[in-house]
Amino acid sequence: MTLVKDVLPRGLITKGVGGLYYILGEDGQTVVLRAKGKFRKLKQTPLVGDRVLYTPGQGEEHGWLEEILPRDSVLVRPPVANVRTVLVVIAPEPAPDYLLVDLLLAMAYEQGIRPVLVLNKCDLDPQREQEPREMYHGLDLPILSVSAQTGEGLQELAQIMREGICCFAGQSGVGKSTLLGKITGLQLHTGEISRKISRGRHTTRHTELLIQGGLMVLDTPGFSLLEPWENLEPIRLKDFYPEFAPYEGLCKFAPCYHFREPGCAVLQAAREGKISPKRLERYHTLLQQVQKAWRERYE
Ligand SMILES: Nc1nc2c(ncn2[C@@H]2O[C@H](COP(=O)(O)OP(=O)(O)O)[C@@H](O)[C@H]2O)c(=O)[nH]1
Ligand SMILES: [Mg+2]
Ligand SMILES: [Zn+2]
Repeated sequence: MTLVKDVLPRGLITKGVGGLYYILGEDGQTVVLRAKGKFRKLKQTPLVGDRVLYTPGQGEEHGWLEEILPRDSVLVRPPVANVRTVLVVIAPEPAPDYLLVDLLLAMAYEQGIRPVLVLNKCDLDPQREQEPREMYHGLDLPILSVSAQTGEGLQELAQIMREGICCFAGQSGVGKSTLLGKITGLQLHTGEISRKISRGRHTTRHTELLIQGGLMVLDTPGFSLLEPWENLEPIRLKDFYPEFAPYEGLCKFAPCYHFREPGCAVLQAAREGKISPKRLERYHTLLQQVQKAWRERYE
């Protein structure tokens, strides 16, 4: 038996604007679709990055988005599906906000997304590697020094980006747009330009998936602010700190938040320098934020 689903063409949502979805079909053509009413009933929102089945339109008419295929990952702000790699960017200036880095890493681990730490502007301070390398040892986290200005490390970065959908994340001013522009060879919104634009009328930007030269990269201004992590059960936060894993189950209390509990193996490991005390301290800050958001979730 052949199901209708098996004969529908497949595609990838690259953009969604005003209820219309732009799809790159497997045949390499871009088509414009509208979502069927059933998605609203199911409270399912098609996202950029979604793999879908669709019915092509006839002539000038838009087609129909019929089915969203199962997602590998979902990020909320901005809403995107199926990101495989998140490139968390820091730079000597502005000074790194490691709390934001830790939050982005934890969110990536929670979704099974592979994070990579990108140290940009290495032309300004080539010594910068040491601090993050110490802080993030014990994590499966590639660390890459690059300079969007001199081009150093960009080949390696592009290589890492070849697998699946990628996005840049990190605080404003670290060079995400410049890197994206250099890597894709496109002229996109760097600091100077977007400042100009923000005074004009093009203040809102849509998330778009750029597909070019074997790369799939999200062009998004998001993933840059430290916002509370909503709807995460506080006890789960520790699970997204891979360096805690060897000590799980060794604490006196179970479950243990690794906060102030006596006989906590993670706190002990930090005292012995086996876990970065700074990472642990920031984990406590995030834990308190997550606990607060959790308490207030129905308000
Ligand atoms: N020295 C140096 N400056 C850079 C580098 N990459 C970006 N910048 C500058 O950093 C500023 C912010 O870059 P932008 O791409 O807008 O950052 P974003 O806010 O993360 O998207 C701009 O003035 C860039 O020219 C780099 O590798 N070295
Ligand atoms: Mg930018
Ligand atoms: Zn503990």
